[in-house]
Amino acid sequence: SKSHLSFAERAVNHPSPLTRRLFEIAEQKSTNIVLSADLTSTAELLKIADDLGPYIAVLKTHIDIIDDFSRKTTDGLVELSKKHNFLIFEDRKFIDIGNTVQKQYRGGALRIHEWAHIVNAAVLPGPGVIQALEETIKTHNVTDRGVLILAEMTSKGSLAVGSYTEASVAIAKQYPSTVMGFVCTKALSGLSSDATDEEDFVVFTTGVNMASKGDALGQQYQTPTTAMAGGSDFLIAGRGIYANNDPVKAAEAYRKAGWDAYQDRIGK
Ligand code: 5IU
Repeated sequence: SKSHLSFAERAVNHPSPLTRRLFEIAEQKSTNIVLSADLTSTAELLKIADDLGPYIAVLKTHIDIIDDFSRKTTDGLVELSKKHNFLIFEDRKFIDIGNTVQKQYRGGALRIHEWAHIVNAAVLPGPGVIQALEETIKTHNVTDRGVLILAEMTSKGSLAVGSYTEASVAIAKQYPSTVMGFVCTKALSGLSSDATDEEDFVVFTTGVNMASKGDALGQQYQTPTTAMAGGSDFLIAGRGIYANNDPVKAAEAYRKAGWDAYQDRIGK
């Protein structure tokens, strides 16, 4: 694993242009926070993205929960991603045969590939799901698109463990130009021991909250500090930030906690 290196050092020879850009954004803005903006109206989503944009490296969306979705929703997100220099990550969790996934990624009402820099997928269907996304990315000749593999989940009783998680890592290695890394709770084994020089997957950890241990529907939280100690690179936080009485203050607190832990880890 390269987690002892700084994002700037990891960016230098990284094979993925999008991962390089992610690392550069993190360094420029001193943040490794991914805001999970699970708001349900266009106005609320765009307001939180504008207010919190300066504190985050990535904005994570669930675009299918927006009740008044239109092109204005995604045009607004793209504009704010440029204004505040963050990437957009649609948490779509693709999980179907490749042919269907291509249609879901390219078209429909949501046209996800047009506006989301990052999407994620589960490898339950096998490697075809990643192949399908890679094909779409290549045929559209988009150099700023990437995929995260959902290798673990934070919810109680998750079945994404053990050999399933190991298979996620093995499939990631087959698609190094498309797969940026993983959504998981900690650094994954199977990477550090036999990692080659060009292999440097990014770890996104969800289920991060500074005040709560979980929710009534099985969510389980860790803090920014424990997540970073476990080998995370980017911290995904939702309600801990946007549902706070003062979301700007909360975003700054999460940013500082995440960045302090990152600096500790790289020995700065
Ligand atoms: N999310 C998880 N756990 C996971 C995965 C994704 O919570 O294992 I993969 C999503 C769900 C939600 C966000 O959009 O991350 C967490 O939001 P809260 O911080 O509000 O719990």
